[in-house]
Amino acid sequence: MRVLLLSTPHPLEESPLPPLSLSYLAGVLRREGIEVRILDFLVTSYHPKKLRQELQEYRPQVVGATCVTLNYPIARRMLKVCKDFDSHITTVIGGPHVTFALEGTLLPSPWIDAIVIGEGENTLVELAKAAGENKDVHDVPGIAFADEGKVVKTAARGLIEDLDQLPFPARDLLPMARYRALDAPCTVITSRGCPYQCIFCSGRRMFGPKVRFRNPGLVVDEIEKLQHDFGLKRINIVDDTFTLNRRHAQAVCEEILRRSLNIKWSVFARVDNLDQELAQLMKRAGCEWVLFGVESGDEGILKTIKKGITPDEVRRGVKTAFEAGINVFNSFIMGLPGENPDTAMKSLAFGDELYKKYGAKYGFHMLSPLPGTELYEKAKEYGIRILSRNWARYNANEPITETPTMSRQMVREVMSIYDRGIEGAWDDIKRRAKEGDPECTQIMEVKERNEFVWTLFQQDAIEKLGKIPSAMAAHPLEAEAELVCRVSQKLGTDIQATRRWLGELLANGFLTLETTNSSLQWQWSETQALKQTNKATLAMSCSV
Ligand code: B12
Ligand code: SF4
Repeated sequence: MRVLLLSTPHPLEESPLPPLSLSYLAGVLRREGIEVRILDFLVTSYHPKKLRQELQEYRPQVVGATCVTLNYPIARRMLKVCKDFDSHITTVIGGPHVTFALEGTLLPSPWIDAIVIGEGENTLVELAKAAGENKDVHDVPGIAFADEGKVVKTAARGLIEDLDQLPFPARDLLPMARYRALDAPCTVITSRGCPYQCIFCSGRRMFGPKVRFRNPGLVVDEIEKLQHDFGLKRINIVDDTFTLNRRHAQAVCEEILRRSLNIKWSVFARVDNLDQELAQLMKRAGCEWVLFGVESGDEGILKTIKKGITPDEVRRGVKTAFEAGINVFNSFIMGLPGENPDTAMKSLAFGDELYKKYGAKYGFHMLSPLPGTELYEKAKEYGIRILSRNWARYNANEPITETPTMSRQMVREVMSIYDRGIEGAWDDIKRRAKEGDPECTQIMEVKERNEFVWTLFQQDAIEKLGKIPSAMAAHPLEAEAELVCRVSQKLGTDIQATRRWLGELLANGFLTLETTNSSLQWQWSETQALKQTNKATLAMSCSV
């Protein structure tokens, strides 16, 4: 039995991170002896031809795609490519969008055989086994499928009680070198579930209100393994709210400290469950950033959305993190129920106040009413007019809703004030970088380098330009020089910068060189090759 898992592309602005969903799913499949591959389109360009090539070569019997709302339309099309390629392939899809959009997914997409509802590990294993034994996959609990124009749900599947029974995510099947080239942190989860009831969030409905915690020792084993296997120095703990259970958060931090791990990390947390002592402990254990969902500066709106916090609690939480030396990012949503120009300006002013007082950065998303949320289900009751049903526009970067007191145009106007502030801040950083300010220079360099790496991915530049005939380059150094010229010409990037950026990728072992009789071929390293190539490439690029 061969299973192919697909991650669906989304833009660089959405900060691609190694997908935990697919690596957990691949981990359990592999443990059951099922052959599995991940084709990760988050960090390589997507083209149906590429997908067909993979299908041709790997010949999977089951293909599974993951997506959120904004990239669901692409995931749907990818599965059509698979079904058209071979109608015997069982096509499945999962994740927080389709779980709550059964009819809308299955009825117009007859090429999708099943939706895996909610937590997917056990369901996918059973489904793959059934498909392998030519049994009817429609008997597997936890799925939905279409039958004669109707959606059928099989028996409900319970949540995994003991998360410690899950193997570590199979990140070795992900193109980790590419994520590392983007300097992305690795995602780790220490608990699943959230007891709060925020009306705009589907996270809690995916994993339920009862929080299931992993053993802190195993969590830290996993972090150590990431350091060992991939040389990772930064992770992103993606629990819905890491600080929810003080004892658990404390135990994870203490274990990191006990093993003296040199790891920097960020977390999502709530302002109302971070106290001084915990914040200090987190800081000592390497926590650099905490992201708070503040959502609004208006107390009435915070009540309506059932966030369960007040602006004063936000001030206290942000101050606590600041005093512990942890950087804060406050996330706001514009266009929530009850929004009007005054509340919108209040949110802007609140973000600004916390920035000025505590250096807390902040950002705005525009409301996307996501399937599965109370806000989506009761949009009318909450006074939300949904203006678009095109899921690709549910990217939170454009207004697709209105309230009776805040039109789409008004949302745009308020957001343009925020955008101008951001542009001004960038102009300031650019100016200071030009004047030689080291911190600003570094910020600009990271930004430009990441955009360069992203363009390499998007244009498949290494794949297309990396084959250098031996006649042109007898030595790896010549092959490197040739690659620099080709990339700089193709991407229109400055030759010096290209040399430096590509040099860094080589030095870190993200790019490797394979020699055949007739050519030298640059390629993105497979994760396994990462450590072995490190030394050789470092020496090579240092002498350039
Ligand atoms: C970490 C995180 C991110 C990270 C990294 C995402 C990544 N690539 O891993 C960052 C910060 C980049 C991010 C960005 C965004 N995120 Co986000 N994110 C999360 C968060 C907190 C955890 C996700 C996670 O790793 N969970 C752990 C894994 C194990 O769970 P999972 O992904 O759900 O996968 C399980 C099941 O869904 C299922 N499954 C999933 N896929 C598949 C596929 C198959 C074949 C099968 C069988 C099963 C299956 O099985 C998996 C294992 O149990 C969730 C909240 C949550 N509680 O899930 C929000 C969440 C997923 N994000 C959300 C959103 C909206 C976004 C953004 C669109 C933000 C925005 N601009 O508004 C972007 C989109 C980026 C993208 N396309 O992924 C929403 C998605 C809801 C929706 N319907 O779209 C969530 C649910 C939070 C919310 N607001 O309600 N996010
Ligand atoms: S927004 Fe955060 S606190 Fe609120 S329900 Fe979602 S995960 Fe829980």
